Amino acid sequence: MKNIAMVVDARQGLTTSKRKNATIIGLFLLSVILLFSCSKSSSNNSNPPVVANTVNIANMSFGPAAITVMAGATVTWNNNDNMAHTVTADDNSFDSGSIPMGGHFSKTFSATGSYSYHCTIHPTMTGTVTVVTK
Ligand SMILES: [Cu+2]
Repeated sequence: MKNIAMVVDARQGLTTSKRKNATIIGLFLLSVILLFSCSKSSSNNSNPPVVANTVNIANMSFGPAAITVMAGATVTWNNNDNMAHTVTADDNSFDSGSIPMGGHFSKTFSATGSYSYHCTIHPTMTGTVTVVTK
């Protein structure tokens, strides 16, 4: 009689631990789902390729200094400074020449990659255009 009771106890213990495991698995799945939905929404918020394709030149700096655009986008630099500047690729693949006060320069980027540029008049002025497909 005592032995049977022990077996029943053991079975109940087994059932309880199985239920515990199921609860743990359930919580785990729930957190995975929550994590997935969170990361999905946060990537939606941070992922859109930067829409801005205009760089403001002011106070001897490019703003923003680093921009990301979709392949095929045209980037326009507006010289709102009180002196002339250039937008010159570090590898000389493009060069605006001198952009006067109030002037602008546009370039279309069709190939993906990272394009570093500077101002030949003021070499401390640097910027980067990153071109992506998505
Ligand atoms: Cu300059």
